Amino acid sequence: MGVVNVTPDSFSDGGRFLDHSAAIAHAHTLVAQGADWVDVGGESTRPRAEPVPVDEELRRVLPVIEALAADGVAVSIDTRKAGVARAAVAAGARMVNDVSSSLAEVAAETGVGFVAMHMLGDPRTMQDHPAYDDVVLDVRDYLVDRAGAARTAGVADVWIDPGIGFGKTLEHNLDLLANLDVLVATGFPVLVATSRKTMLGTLAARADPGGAVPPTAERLEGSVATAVWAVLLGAAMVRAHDVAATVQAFEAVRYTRET
Ligand code: PMM
Repeated sequence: MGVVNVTPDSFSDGGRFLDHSAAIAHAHTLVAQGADWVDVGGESTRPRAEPVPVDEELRRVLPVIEALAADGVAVSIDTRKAGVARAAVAAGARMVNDVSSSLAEVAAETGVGFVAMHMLGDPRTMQDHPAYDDVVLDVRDYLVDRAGAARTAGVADVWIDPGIGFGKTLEHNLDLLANLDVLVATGFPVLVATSRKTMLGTLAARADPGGAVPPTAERLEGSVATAVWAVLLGAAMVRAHDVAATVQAFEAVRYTRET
């Protein structure tokens, strides 16, 4: 799943694809590089991000979704708003990627797929001292509950996602990645998104002699390594900004595995 953020402020690519034609062209590049899905979002969910009004979110994403759907691209809409999800599906989106896990009814009504992602609280507060009894089991139980509710509501294609970085410390994120098989064992297909995230900046700084944290666009190695890790543990899809490098790494591992 390739990422196209039509936002001024997403943490990794904010401002690059605010222009519709740039966003559409970038999405086509991601598909040519091997993305099966393009995830279009119009509201940043980075820590402490302010909510975007519905009209503005629609203005950002709808023309992009319409153009991509007309070209046969499988588009997911990354939103927390029912109105945006509905309009996005009417414009051709085929999956609701909902970081708040609250839009299963919309996916059911409109007959599209649904991603239930785990987030603690909301983006404005989620990184303020996140705490769990057992992060792996807490996240698993939450996701099974949300994904089960989506199935019951009538969604056929339901995914679960641990929500790396959404109300989690570095240790929480690592624990979830290390124990991804626990989520895989639920039977729901697992989506994982580590691409360019803060945890990778922190780990890269540990490996850097000067302790420098690389900027988001320079976290390719960690992004690809954790994507490969996730797939080896059974994830069915990863959400990535750098699709070409990720696909190349998958191919190398796939051929190694099949030999
Ligand atoms: N992360 C971001 C946005 N959307 N959706 C899912 N399903 N899982 C994620 O981890 C996730 C997401 C934040 O990253 P971005 O700024 O690169 O979009």
